[in-house]
Amino acid sequence: MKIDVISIFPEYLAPLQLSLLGKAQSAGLVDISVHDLRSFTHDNHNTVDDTPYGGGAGMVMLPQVWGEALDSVIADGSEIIILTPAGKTFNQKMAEELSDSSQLIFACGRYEGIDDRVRQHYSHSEYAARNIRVREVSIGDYVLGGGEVAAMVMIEAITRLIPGVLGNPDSLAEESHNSEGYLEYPNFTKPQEWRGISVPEILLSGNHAEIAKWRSQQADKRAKDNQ
Ligand code: JDH
Repeated sequence: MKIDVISIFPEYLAPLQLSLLGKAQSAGLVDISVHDLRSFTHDNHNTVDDTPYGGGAGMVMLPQVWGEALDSVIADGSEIIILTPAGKTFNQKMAEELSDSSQLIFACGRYEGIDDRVRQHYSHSEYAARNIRVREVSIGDYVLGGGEVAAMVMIEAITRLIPGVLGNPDSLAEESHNSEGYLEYPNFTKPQEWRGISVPEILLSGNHAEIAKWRSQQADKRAKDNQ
């Protein structure tokens, strides 16, 4: 999977080259490139924003600059992901869909976001005919300063679903058991007693059917308490 991230703060995305993802990259499973949006400007001040038509607070990112940046990375089959607080909320199902893509392009805006004509342009049937799709995505109901952290969250959730990227294939098989994608029971490891708190006896019993039943009950209780 090729991943291109476009931002005016490319250094903010440095963690994408680290550890787990770094290993997946050297194994050739994912290939992540970060692009500086300002390198697609042509004026002396490297301008990326201007005032909004219709008035209002803040600045809006220029469509010409985003168009040049996106044109430099786009290919047949690209998924263009525009991060925005107004997008469809990212979830595990969307992560699974996107983990099948050949290329993900993350457009990380700042200020009030990107001129909407960028979304409109790449949503045109000429792009759809090349299997190029645009999605507006939010990672949750809170306001961030820009799309960079949201892109990193999505990249971690998506790439760990690519076979061979996650170190431990058993934990992915276990996730697929549950309809939501996970069984959220409490976990315990050594020592058997810590600060006066003992590990539940059932987990030491070796009775796998009873352990599965107890974990399922605990997961249900947790799901209810979290509502
Ligand atoms: C991309 C710029 C900052 C801040 C306007 C929106 C009132 C618009 N889950 C998520 N939260 N935030 C983002 C995100 C934020 C971004 C950009 C993603 C680009 N910004 C920005 C405030 C506004 N504001 C909230 N309304 C209630 C008006 C942009 C995000 C993701 N993914």
